[in-house]
Amino acid sequence: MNIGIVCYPTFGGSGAVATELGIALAKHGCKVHFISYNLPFKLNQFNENIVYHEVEWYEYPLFEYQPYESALTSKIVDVALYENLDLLHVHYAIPHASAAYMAKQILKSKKISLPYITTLHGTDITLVGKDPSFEPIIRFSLNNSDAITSVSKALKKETLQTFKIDNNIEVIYNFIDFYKIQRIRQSANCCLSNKSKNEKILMHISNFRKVKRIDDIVKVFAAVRKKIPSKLVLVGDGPEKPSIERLVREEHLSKDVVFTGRIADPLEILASADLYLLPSETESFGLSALEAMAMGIPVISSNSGGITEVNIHGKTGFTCNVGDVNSMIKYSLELLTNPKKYQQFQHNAIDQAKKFDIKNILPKYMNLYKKVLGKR
Ligand code: GMT
Repeated sequence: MNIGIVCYPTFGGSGAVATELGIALAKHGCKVHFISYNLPFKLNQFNENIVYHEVEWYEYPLFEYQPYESALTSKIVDVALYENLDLLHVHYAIPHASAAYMAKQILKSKKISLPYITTLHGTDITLVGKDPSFEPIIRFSLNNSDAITSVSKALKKETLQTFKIDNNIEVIYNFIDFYKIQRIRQSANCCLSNKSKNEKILMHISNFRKVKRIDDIVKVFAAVRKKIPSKLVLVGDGPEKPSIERLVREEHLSKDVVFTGRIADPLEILASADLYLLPSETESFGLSALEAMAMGIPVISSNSGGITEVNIHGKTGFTCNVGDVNSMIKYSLELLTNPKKYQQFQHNAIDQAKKFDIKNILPKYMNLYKKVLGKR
């Protein structure tokens, strides 16, 4: 199968999932063509079945904003024609689904068929997609997709509530390479050389956007640290970083908070955590929480969106209402001060994470591809 994958190359869940899927498909014998404006950050290995096609920019003084969607559409047409794509799989609806639709129409005029599948990841529906400036085009390009998938049941429900979608949406959960994560967990050293033996590490990984509510994490940490010797490791970077740095200073926590900056593959650092925090305003899935669970790290998260399909309250961690910092503090202390309970949660987290192993998820995408190609 010759598959085109369109995704964002930047740090973020949708690009990471799209790239890992492409790599898995390539190992499975498919030829995979990534189409993006930069090399996807996880695409850092050679595989003869993977080709990267860069969307070209045309600089012109008239363009205050680069017409990316047009450039992307042209690139899809070009790749489809010269690489004989069987199908196109776009990750994150905006503007990838509408570019795919347009490319499909152009190819149709040349008597070439290019079905496209749209995978919804989260903010393309829950935040950005709800904006009136995007709503009509999202609805149209979803209704014209040959198949739609969403990464959780909650995201499917929210998509159906927000847009009038006539198409079926198939839930295909995000995945991890469970055994690779286990191997990393066993061989990794602690990321903090100055950590004393009885100190606990709380951790969070993200692209530091408002939706992640990192200020809640700092508040939880400030309270936990009063009772238990601990450190907070914040991995990533993004628009909220300066304000979080200020908050950490104001709370006199600088000595115990580490900002690592952006790290393309944070799994080795993650292995050092005792507790993973994800208090997001909205989270369609929470891939980083799943990665933590695969390492046996319990998760304290919000209960918004699809996180509750990953992190099971009272079993693999705890889920709290958005902004309910007091409950997050209570549950963090409950786990960190009770070794027996903590160990039970560790086992539960690993068992739950195993269900999301790539071996269980890849066949779902392969079956969907076959179904879409069969309909042609
Ligand atoms: O929000 C992010 O961190 C990035 C965003 C994306 O689309 O790049 O992540 C979304 O997709 C991930 C992969 O499917 C999910 O694990 C995240 O939960 C989701 N983020 C939100 O819904 C806020």
